[in-house]
Amino acid sequence: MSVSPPPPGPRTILLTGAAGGLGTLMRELLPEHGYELRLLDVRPIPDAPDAIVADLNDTEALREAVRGVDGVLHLAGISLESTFDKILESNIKGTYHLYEAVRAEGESRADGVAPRIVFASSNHAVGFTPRPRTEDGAPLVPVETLRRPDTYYGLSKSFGEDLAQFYWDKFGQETVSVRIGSCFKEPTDVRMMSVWMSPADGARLFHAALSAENVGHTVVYGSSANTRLWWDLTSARALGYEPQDDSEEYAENLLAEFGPLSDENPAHLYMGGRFINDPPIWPY
Ligand code: NAI
Ligand code: 15L
Repeated sequence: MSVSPPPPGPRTILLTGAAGGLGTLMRELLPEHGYELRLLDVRPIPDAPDAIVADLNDTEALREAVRGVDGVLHLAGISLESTFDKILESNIKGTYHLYEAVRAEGESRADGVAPRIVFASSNHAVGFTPRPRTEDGAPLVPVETLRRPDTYYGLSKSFGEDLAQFYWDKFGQETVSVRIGSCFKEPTDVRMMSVWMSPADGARLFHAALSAENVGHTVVYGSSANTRLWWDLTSARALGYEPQDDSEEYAENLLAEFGPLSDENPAHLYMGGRFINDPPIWPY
């Protein structure tokens, strides 16, 4: 198994979406892997006055934000179901503008190499895939499975993966697209036991994605080594990712509170869970 070398001294990474839940967790955890973070979000970050406060559609601010960075961890965007118009602005146009800023940065460099992007895709790009019955011996779902978005939100992540593939094929710009499951401190329902990625494993995976060699455009699932895992982590492990955590330690309490997944509940039939029925709930 190939293990990624540690970065050679601190590497500067642009962290978009730094004010959000995952951004806040990664601000704590990524420095332990040797990164210096440049922060960006449309919302100010009270404990980080140096953070760049800018919308992803502010092309000049983005161009400045990527100047000199070694990589970008792109977390910014609407993270729940919303209206198509809002998703279009933040997730589709916003991600396009980031790719254009990174492309311009590569063109300005002596070696012509653009910094790599690690893109926060989502399991909701494949959310309408039936839940694999792994308890009955069904195989884990591969990354090559047909994309089946469960929301306009998931559709935007599907677009992001295509954008990443296009920028690799057309411009040689590298991306690792991470189809994140549920990255929170603890799993909070029974579905999450299959898709949970502990924050520490999240930092391990993002580090592997930022530091592995020759990734081209690689798609991986973002999950811990869960006993109830639904996804094939082969492509993530090939980057050097070695998950350490397992949601099973929460199983007894969660099953006592919610009971097992049920075929009577539509939200339990598909990998995307409740998102298959969610109305627009993004609050801004
Ligand atoms: P979050 O909603 O807590 O944070 C997203 C951040 O992006 C917010 O701080 C928001 O202000 C910022 N943002 C939104 N639109 C922006 C724009 N146009 N310009 C600049 N900043 C903007 O979401 P969370 O949970 O931190 O997720 C981070 C990323 O990871 C999102 O892209 C989400 O879709 C993705 N993801 C997260 C998962 C999770 O379990 N937390 C699961 C799957 C994907
Ligand atoms: C996501 O894509 C969301 O951003 C996050 O808030 C969680 O709901 C996660 O998926 C999930 O599927 O649990």
